Amino acid sequence: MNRTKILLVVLMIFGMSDFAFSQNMDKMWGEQVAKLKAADAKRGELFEEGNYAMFIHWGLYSHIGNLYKGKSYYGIGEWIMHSRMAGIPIDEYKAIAKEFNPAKFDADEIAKLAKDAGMKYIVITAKHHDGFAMYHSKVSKFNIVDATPFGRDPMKELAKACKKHGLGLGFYYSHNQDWTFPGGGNGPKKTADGRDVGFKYYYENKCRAQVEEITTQYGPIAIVWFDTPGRIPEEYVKELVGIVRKNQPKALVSGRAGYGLGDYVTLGDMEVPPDNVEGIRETVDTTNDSWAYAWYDNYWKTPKEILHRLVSCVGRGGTYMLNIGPKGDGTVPELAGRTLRKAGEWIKRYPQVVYGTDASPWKHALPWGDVTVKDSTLFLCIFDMPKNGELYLPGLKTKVKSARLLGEKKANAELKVQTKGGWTKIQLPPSISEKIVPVVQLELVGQPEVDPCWGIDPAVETTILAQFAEVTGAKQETKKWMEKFGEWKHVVRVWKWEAGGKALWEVDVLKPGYYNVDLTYNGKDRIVWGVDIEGGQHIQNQQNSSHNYQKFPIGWINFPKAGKYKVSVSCLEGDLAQASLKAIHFTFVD
Ligand code: H79
Repeated sequence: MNRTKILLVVLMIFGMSDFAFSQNMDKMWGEQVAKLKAADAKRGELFEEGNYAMFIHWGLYSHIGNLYKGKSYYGIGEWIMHSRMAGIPIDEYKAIAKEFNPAKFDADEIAKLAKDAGMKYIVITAKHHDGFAMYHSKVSKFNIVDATPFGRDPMKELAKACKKHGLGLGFYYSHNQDWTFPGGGNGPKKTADGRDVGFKYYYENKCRAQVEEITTQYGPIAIVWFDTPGRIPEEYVKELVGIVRKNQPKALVSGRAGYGLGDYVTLGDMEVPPDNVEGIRETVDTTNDSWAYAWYDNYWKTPKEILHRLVSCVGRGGTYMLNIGPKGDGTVPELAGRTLRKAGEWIKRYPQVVYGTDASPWKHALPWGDVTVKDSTLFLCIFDMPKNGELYLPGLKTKVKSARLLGEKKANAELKVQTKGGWTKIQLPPSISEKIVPVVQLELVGQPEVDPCWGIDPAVETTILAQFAEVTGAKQETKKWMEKFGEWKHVVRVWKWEAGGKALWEVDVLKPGYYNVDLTYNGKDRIVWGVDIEGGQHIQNQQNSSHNYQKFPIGWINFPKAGKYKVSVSCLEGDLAQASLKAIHFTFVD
């Protein structure tokens, strides 16, 4: 990450039907303003080198695992007591602690998993919104040592294991929300003896003291990960950040502390960004769908998907923190371990691709994959192998010194590079021993310079997001929605089309000929879409739509010569207000 550019403001534009909801969400997640002063750069070392971390959601809710009184609840497990999940009354929830006995918890095994996965630090829930402390707290008996038969302090064990394995340790702490302590955000408004209390009561009697505890009882910690600041008054956040600074001067504070008082930007939950932003930015994501353990949740990200998301985050200039949800017995779901370890084997083969690398000069993904950078070395990570083994780089202006396939024997590793009309072509060998994600190391004569135009690649399908379009006569807005409860998806879409409205991209076509055009969109009923090449062909077609984003073919379009074109999409008939375009795709036909 570029330490010289330290001030970052991300503007959020919100979707309309979900306007109020999205707005609430962003209030919950806190202002997206973050700064890391050059003088504080020391604290950023973790992110600079790290890029990849383990997040752990583990608590009383893990014992429930989204199965409560014989009924399954679908969504993020740590929210199980919420009225929109099982709606568990406070006393009933608290009583569950008596059954919580994670006797199989093995801190060393978890630290080893993080290490094998190639992760550099671990951030674990010290207290989530449910208010249950997963460490020995002296200010609240509602903690794992005092309230459960387990009686051990797992954070002590984890701190020791992290130290042993050379990993950083950080704590997640829900500073605003506390659903079981009087005065906590979204918590009870009265004390046990019936007194009306507000946030101050919770803050002074629990939150502040617990932040003191987690920053003093476990040795040096790398990060304090505050979440969902909501309506917490600024003075409290200032004080909490002050406590972290005092006790752990080297620790980072997450962007979700609120009021721009954190050290960096944390994107929305599960948000892998498509565009580069300067500054320090973190994506948090999970290996399956829920954060905390959910018994049914078996939709695991494959090792290749994990690597894709990791490389995308690093390639956009950010870091990636990937979550696991250990079970109520303390063990990590087997398939989470398996997929993380497999992805970790790849990282061990090519550590130079991930650690200490920086954003791609293209500022977005390329059709076949993504790029990370170290000085004048580019690492081209191939996620979709071009059919003919020809890897194209659009608009690279810096001269190439050499290209080499990593992990290959010398004879197969040296690659031929040609340049033509602004394109760089790298010929890959017919057989490559790396089976998950092959990497080409490209040495340039100097720092990479790139013409940011969109190349249309004939060897692999090219997707260009509506997020990158120049838009007139339509709205380009962020939409966030939940798939299952609490599982967020994000898209920048173009919708609310007016007559004559356009989403336009400048593209560079390497190979002239016919390309099949598909559009990914959602909307209502049938829609007529038009695709135009400025000064060239117009095609249009009617297709159905669904409420989910789905890809539909529009037809073949001709680019008569190689070179630059302006391509635009317009919505011609149907419910123009609802028609919501996410991406355009080009596939070479002949
Ligand atoms: O710890 C994980 C989540 O539990 C936590 N952040 C990650 C890392 C998180 N807490 N809150 N949120 C994420 C936002 C959730 C908002 C919602 Fe709702 C919960 C939307 C619907 C239910 C609160 C209640 C906002 C609207 C209604």
